[in-house]
Amino acid sequence: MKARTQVGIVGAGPAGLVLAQLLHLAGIDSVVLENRTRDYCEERVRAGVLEQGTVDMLIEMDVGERLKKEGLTHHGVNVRFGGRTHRLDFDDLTRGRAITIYSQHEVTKDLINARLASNRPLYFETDNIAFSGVDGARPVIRYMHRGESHELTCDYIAGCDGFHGVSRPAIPVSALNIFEKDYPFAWLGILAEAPPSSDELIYAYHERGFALLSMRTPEISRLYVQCPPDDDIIDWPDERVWKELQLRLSTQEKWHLTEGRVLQKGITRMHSFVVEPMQYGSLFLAGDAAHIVPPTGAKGLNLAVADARILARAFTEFYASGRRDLLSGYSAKCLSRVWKVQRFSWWMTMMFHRWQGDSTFDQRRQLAELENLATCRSAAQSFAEYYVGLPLD
Ligand code: RFL
Ligand code: PHB
Repeated sequence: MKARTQVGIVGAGPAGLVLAQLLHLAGIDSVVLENRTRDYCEERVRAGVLEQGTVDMLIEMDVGERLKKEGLTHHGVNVRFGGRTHRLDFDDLTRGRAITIYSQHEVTKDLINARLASNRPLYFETDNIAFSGVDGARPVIRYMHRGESHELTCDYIAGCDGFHGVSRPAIPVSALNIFEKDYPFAWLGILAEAPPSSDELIYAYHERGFALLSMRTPEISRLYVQCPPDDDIIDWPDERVWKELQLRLSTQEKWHLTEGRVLQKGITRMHSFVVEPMQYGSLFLAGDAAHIVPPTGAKGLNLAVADARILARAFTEFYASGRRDLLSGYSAKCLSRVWKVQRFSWWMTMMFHRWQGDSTFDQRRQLAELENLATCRSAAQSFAEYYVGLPLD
C-alpha cells in the first residue's frame, strides 16, 4: 500500500504523540508509526514529574483535563542528608512555579485518546521500519503492518522512537557527533501499594547510597535505591528493598516510611547521551532518540516534550509561510536547552550518589554541596529554577 503525508512520525512516546497533537491543532497531516501494542505504551511505568511548562503546554494542547483533576501539584521538594530534611520551597524560590506528579503512562493515554479522537492515523504494532531518501526532499518510510507492506512518502520524518529506535542509526555515522557518559551505578525502582510517606518528594544522600521517595497517587508510592549497575532483580527480594529504603531514608526527625505490597520492580542504568546535530536532511530527531539524561533531575520526558514543541513550531511556520529558518535552526535551539539540562542532571547525579572507591574527601565535598544547597539562597534558587523547568518560549 502506498500513502502520502506531510510529517511521518516514528514512535508513540511523549515526543511523537505531543508532536502529532500539535501538528493536528495546526492543521498539518501526520502518520504515527509505533512498533509496540497500545496496551504496552499505555502501561509502561516510567517518569512521574512534570515541569510547570510541560503541564501548561499539555493543558493548552487540550489534553490536560485528567491531568488537572488527578495530577498532584507540589510546591517544594525535600533534600535529606545527615539524618535531617531540608525543604526547598518553590513558591518562594521560583515565584510560584511548581511541578506536578502525573504518570508518564497517563500522559501517554491522554495523548493516544486525543490522537484517536482527531481521526488522524496512529498505527500500533508496525514492524521493520526502514527509511530511504532522508537526505533528499521526499523521504519514504517502508514498514509492515498486519502482514502487509506499506510505503509512506513524507515531506519530513520525525524520529521520536527513543534511545533504541531506528531513526538515529539511519543517519550516516560521519554526519553525527556523539557525546556520552556512563555512571557506575543504577536505580532499582519499585511501585508500591502504600500511601506516600511524605507530601513531597525526598531525595536522600546516605552512606549506603542514594534513595528517592516519590509517588504516583495518594495510594501509590514510587521509590528508588541506588544499586550496582549489574545487579540482577532476583538479588533484590522485596524485603531487601524495603530494608535499604528504611535505612537510607532514616532521619532523626519524627517520620515513618510506610511499606506496602510491591506492584512492580525494575533496574534502570544511568547514562548521559547527546547527539549533534539533531537533524539530517529531512529527518529530525526528538526526545530520547537524540539525548538521554540520568533520571536524578527528572528531566527526560520534559526535554522530549520541549523538543516536540520546537519542532511543531518549525513545521507550522514552514507550512504557513514556506519559511525554513525555524527548521534549519531546530537542532541548535533544542541543543541549547539540552546541554543546560544535561549539566543539571549530571550535577544532581554527582551530588547524591555514592561512587565506588570514592575517598573521604569526595564524601565531605558532596556533603558540603548539599549543605550549600540547603543554606545558600542563590544555590537553592538556581536548583529550584531548573527543577521546576526552564521557561518554554
Ligand atoms: P520513548 O518514551 O522511549 O518513546 C519512544 C517510542 O518509540 C517506539 N519505538 C518504535 N516505534 C516504531 N519503530 C521502531 N523501530 C521503534 N523503536 C521504538 C517505542 O516503543 C516508544 O513508544 O521516548 P520519548 O518520546 O523521547 O520520551 C522520553 C521519555 O520517555 C523519557 O525520557 C522519560 O521516561 C525519562 N524519565 C523521566 N523523565 C522525566 O521527565 N521525569 C521523570 O520523573 C522521569 N523518570 C524516566 C524516569 C525514565 C526512567 N527509565 C525507565 C528510563 C524514571 C525512570 C526509571
Ligand atoms: C519518579 O517519580 O519516577 C521520579 C521522580 C523524581 C526523579 C526521577 C523519577 O528524579
